[in-house]
Amino acid sequence: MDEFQTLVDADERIEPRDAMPEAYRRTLIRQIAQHAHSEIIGMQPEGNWISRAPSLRRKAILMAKVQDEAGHGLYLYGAAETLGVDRAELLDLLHEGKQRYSSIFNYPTLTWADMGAIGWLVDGAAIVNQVPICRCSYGPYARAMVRICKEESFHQRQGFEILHTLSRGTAAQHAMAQDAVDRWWWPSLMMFGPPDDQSPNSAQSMAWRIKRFSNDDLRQKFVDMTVPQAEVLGLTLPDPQIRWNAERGHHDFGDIDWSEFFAVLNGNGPCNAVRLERRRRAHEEGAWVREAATAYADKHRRVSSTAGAA
Ligand code: BYC
Repeated sequence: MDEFQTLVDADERIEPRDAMPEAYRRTLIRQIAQHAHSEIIGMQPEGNWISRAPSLRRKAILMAKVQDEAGHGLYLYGAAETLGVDRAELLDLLHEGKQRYSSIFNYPTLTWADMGAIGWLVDGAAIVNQVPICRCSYGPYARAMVRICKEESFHQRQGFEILHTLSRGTAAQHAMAQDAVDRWWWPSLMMFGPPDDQSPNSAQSMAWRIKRFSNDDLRQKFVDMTVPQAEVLGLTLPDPQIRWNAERGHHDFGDIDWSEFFAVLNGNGPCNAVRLERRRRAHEEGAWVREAATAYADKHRRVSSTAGAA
């Protein structure tokens, strides 16, 4: 498949009907499915606050954001289906615990300020990770990512605005915002994946231009982007080792507790069981909707084929 690598090296887009190595196809299915699963599981921690949003305006914005995430899941499952897998099959793998979703969604949302911290930090990290995927070698994934990134950028700003308001509010509101940032900071850094020297998939995915930057490079970019924003917010990042390193032209930061990351990956995060259980239940309870939609589509097909025959 040297021909394939030559195409990739020339920045040509690979499209669904093009020849591709089986391992390239499998890697994309793994990553796109994990990404899609993250979007729909990611609806849960925020859905938790829709009924308790502090105003009608906040509620409407949060509902729109959670709906966007369902939409992102749809584009991504659609992109995965162009690789010859079925969406239902991917959902089964998620429900059986055989495919992953992002570690970040295994943490609880304890206060309203968590909606701000998720928007600012989690969506902020998502943007840093996903903007390069708009240039991914696989066409359908890259194109899905363009719209997703635009929407993520709106999500990030709404989170920033929630924290900005709380930070300038009462002492109790400021403390709530600080507490949320303290709890979401380290898990957000873990979203970028394990350190480069412990990332088994990175080298090949970078050679195939599925990934454009390494996990550590993107993590560094996120830290550099976030430090000045924290200053504007009047909030502190919970890492005393963060400081500008003029020689490197980047911020230094403290060590990440990778044992926590791997524990979450192995199913032992604070909310893994709850998230998966709720997802399975939503899937079972939604079975009648899928059946009705299939029956309706069948009816339409029958009607249009009869009309065509007449
Ligand atoms: N969480 O070799 P590595 C969102 C796994 S959605 C869980 O570096 P790779 C949002 C990895 O799968 C956020 N697992 O892997 C939604 C691999 O396991 P397997 C989702 C992780 O793929 C709603 C193993 O660790 N974004 O932002 O080269 C509301 C070794 O890792 C994680 C995406 O999915 C993790 N954090 O790189 C708000 C973006 N990290 O499969 C926000 C697309 C690693 O070998 N995905 N693992 O058993 C990617 O860019 C890449 O897949 C990753 C990992 C950078 C995440």
